[in-house]
Amino acid sequence: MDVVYSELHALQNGAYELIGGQLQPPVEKPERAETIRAAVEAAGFGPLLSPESFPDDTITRVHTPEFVAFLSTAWDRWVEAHGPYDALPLNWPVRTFRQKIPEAIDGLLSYYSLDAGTPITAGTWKAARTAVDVALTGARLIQDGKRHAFALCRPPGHHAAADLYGGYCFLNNAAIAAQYLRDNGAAKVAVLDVDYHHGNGTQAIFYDRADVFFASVHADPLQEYPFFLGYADETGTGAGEGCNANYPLRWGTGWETGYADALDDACRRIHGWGAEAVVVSLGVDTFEQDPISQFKLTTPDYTRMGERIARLGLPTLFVMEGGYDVAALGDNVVNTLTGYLN
Ligand code: Q9C
Ligand code: ZN
Repeated sequence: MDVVYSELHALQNGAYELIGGQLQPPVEKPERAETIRAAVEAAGFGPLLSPESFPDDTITRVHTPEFVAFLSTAWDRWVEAHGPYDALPLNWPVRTFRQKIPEAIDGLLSYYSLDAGTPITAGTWKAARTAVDVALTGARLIQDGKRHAFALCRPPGHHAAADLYGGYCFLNNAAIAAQYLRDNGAAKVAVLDVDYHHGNGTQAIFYDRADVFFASVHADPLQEYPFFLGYADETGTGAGEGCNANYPLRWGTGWETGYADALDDACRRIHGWGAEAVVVSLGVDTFEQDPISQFKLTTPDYTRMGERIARLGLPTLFVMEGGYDVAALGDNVVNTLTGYLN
């Protein structure tokens, strides 16, 4: 299986993250992508391809131009205001507030973000922009007739909506890839999101559309981030009614205790809908030892996950999302891809 990778991911390198009230080293760190790259190479996947450059209009098919302009200039504006420290928002336009776009950089960070756990640093734009090229290079391989590809994206993307960043995500790599497949020949594309967290950004981007089906298996938002989206009664709206399927599962869920059944039903829905290609938002933060998650999947379970995805019989683009136990990340990703291929 072709693997698309760029070392420029390492330009996203936050200094700290507030977890449980304590400033800690970020869990979303460069070592993640490096360990995955080493593992897929050691497992014989390849070739390892560098991304091609795609134009910005592939991004603005999914994100607003204002949001892209904000992201690409936020660091410089923040440094001008505060100095060279991670740019982080501290308040949000929640209930009772208006949704005006402020002038000051602090207000813009608040307007365009959904949390304070996603630092904008000197290299964030370059890293996020390159991750889009990684995903699109994978999409082009599928478009050119390959049955499968792995886009080793970092930073991840599925929490980013048309004009929102957060959850370690800036640009929605999987959504941009799905849109690219739509714009270049595929009439119906599915996104299957198996990251531990609900893919709120991807859902929001396609929520009113009948040409992209979104299915997500994730921790119950009553218990888990992002808390305010990802419930089972979110089924799409307007033309997109019936094209969104959420499978919220309780903390402690394992492969045999709910996960496999949910994944099977998500695949059944995608198949029944008539998808021509599938983009898999591949998070492996469902792992039992993941430092920020509460599911119980084991390393062998990822082989089973890959097998189930392969049974869809569709051209498949895997796009890397979350997964934070660096010691097991490589094995879990390799098992997913190996299970898919065998
Ligand atoms: N800093 C992905 O797996 N946790 N994102 C917030 C406060 C956010 C996970 C903790 C988890 C986001 C792509
Ligand atoms: Zn996640």
